[in-house]
Amino acid sequence: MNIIFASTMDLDGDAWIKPLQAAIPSARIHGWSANSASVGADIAIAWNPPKDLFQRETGIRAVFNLGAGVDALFRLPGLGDDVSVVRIEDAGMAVQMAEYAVYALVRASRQFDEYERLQKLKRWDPQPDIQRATWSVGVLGMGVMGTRVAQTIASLDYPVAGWSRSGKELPGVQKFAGPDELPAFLARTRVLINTLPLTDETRGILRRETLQQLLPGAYLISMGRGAHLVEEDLQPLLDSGHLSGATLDVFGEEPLPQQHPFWSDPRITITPHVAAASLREETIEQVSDKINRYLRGEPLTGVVERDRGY
Ligand code: NDP
Ligand code: OXD
Repeated sequence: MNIIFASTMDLDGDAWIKPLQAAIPSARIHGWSANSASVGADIAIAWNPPKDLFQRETGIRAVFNLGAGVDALFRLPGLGDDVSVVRIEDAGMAVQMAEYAVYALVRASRQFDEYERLQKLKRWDPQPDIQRATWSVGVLGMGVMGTRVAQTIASLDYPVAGWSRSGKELPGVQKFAGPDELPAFLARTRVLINTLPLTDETRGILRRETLQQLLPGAYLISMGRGAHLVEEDLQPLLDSGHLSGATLDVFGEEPLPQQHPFWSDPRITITPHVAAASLREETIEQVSDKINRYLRGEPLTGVVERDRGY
């Protein structure tokens, strides 16, 4: 049984492959290198995979993704419909997503940007107290990430709602489900937090028509994928005042190109796709457990439903 560890990221190969090999003794794990021949891989462990992964390794039966989002895998040529795709579930990421969301939310709701500006002017100038009921938060996607985000924000007593395909019941979180309930969800939301996976259905979901349905002065926090946002729609909505700001972790092109107008817009906070990192130890433990189960023919969680795309 051969496993290819396939990543174009600048990962320290030894730091991943050695512990993975120790945890999966019944298989041989090979590193990917750009101009080598096929190693006859049966399984791939992938993160930001090389474009020709499935064209070179045509015997792959299962891919284990080192992150939560699998959209990059589906863009690769040669991924057969019968190949199992398995993703990481949480492994320390959900709490990071919750921190990121809370940081961006509280900066807006408690006016920390304004206090930063006032400090530069040496002005002691208390702003109006927070009216928490007016800071209604809506979380797009109520999976592993969205659930943790919504629960954390609900624990801070903000009014929170969650939108998903099937509708998730969670104490203290108002439930919205499917396209029919999206308008009502948007209409009650002031701070919109995106934790959706990128699929054919969710691509471009953050566009003028949807963002316009948010409460006036709305704030956008996006941690899903860049292609959820129609980027050219954002600044006109900020200019009109309908949106008051945005914190974005993901972009259509990453790294965000130097000439991109978002860089120099003070209403937009940019981070370089770091809302939640795949933590090495937790990820190795989870992925090796999943692969060992797969090799023993046991049931697995985190298997992507190919027709849904997540
Ligand atoms: P999950 O599969 O656990 O959750 C996905 C959620 O999105 C589910 O609630 C699902 O609904 C909902 N959803 C999917 N499609 C639709 C749709 N068409 N309409 C409404 N709801 C939909 O994924 P995770 O929570 O683990 O991860 C979500 C995404 O977060 C990843 O795919 C990745 O893109 C992003 N991510 C970003 C990171 C970063 O650092 N920026 C780090 C980690 C993840 P239902 O519950 O009904 O199935
Ligand atoms: C992920 C990510 O999908 O880091 O895990 O974006």
